[in-house]
Amino acid sequence: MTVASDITLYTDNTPNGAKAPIILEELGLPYKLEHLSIQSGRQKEDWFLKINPNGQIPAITDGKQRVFDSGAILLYLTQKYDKEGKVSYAPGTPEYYEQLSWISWQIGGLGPKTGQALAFAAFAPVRSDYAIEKFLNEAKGLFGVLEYRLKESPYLAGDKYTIADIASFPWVFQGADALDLDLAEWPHVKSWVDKIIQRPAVQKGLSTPTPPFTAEQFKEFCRAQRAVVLAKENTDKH
Ligand SMILES: N[C@@H](CCC(=O)N[C@@H](CS)C(=O)NCC(=O)O)C(=O)O
Repeated sequence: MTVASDITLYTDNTPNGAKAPIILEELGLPYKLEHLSIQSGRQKEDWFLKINPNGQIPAITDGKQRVFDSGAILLYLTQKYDKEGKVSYAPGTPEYYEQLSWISWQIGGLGPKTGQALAFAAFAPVRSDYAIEKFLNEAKGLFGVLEYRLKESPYLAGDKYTIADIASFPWVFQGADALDLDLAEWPHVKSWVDKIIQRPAVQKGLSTPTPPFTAEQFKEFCRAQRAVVLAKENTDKH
C-alpha cells in the first residue's frame, strides 16, 4: 500500500545531514530538496527557525508536520512509512528498544564527541592540545563501543540493517577519514562500514544535496585543515 507523502528535506553534506536523505532513499520516498548550506548561515533565518527552532540541518516537513533533529527524522519516517520493517523494528518490540538505544547513544555521544574532536583538530581558531586529545580519545572510545557491539551482532539493533546503523554510519565513515583514524583498529566496525557503503541508498544519501569530495580529496582537505591548527601556537594552559 502506498501512503501519500509531501516531504521537503532541508539538508547539507554533513554526517548529520546525510542521515535524512539516506532513510528517504532506503524507503523510496519522493521528496523535494532544499539545499541549506550551513556556511551560508541560512539555517538561522526566521523562516527556517519555524521548521527547526534550533537552526540546524537536517529537518523535514511532511505536509504540515515539521520534524527536526536527525534521530527524530529517522524514527518519524520509519514509524509512518516503514510498516513492512524494511529498515526498522516495530515500536514495542524488544528490538525497537535496542534500536532506540543505539540512536540515542549516537545523538548524545558519538556525534557530539566526534564533532568536537573534528572542530578542535581541524577548525579551531586557537590550538589546544588538551581539547584535541580529550575529544579524540573520547571519539576513539566510542568507536571501541561500536566494535564491542558489532563483534556480537551483525548490525547495531540486531540481525538486520536499520535506522540505528544509519544514525552512526556517517559519523564513522566520514569521521574516521576526517580525523585520520584507521578503521583497521576496529575490524568489526570496518566490515560493517564496508557492507553499508555498498548500499545504493547510502551512496545516494551521501551525494545529497551535492556530490561529496572523493574520499582522497576529503582526507586531503582534512589533513590540510589539521596542519593549519597544529601550526598555531599552543594556547592550552593546562
Ligand atoms: N542533534 C542534531 C545535530 C544537528 C547538527 O549538528 N547539525 C549541524 C551540521 S552536522 C549544523 O546544522 N550546523 C550548523 C549550525 O549549527 O549552525 C541532529 O542530529 O540532527
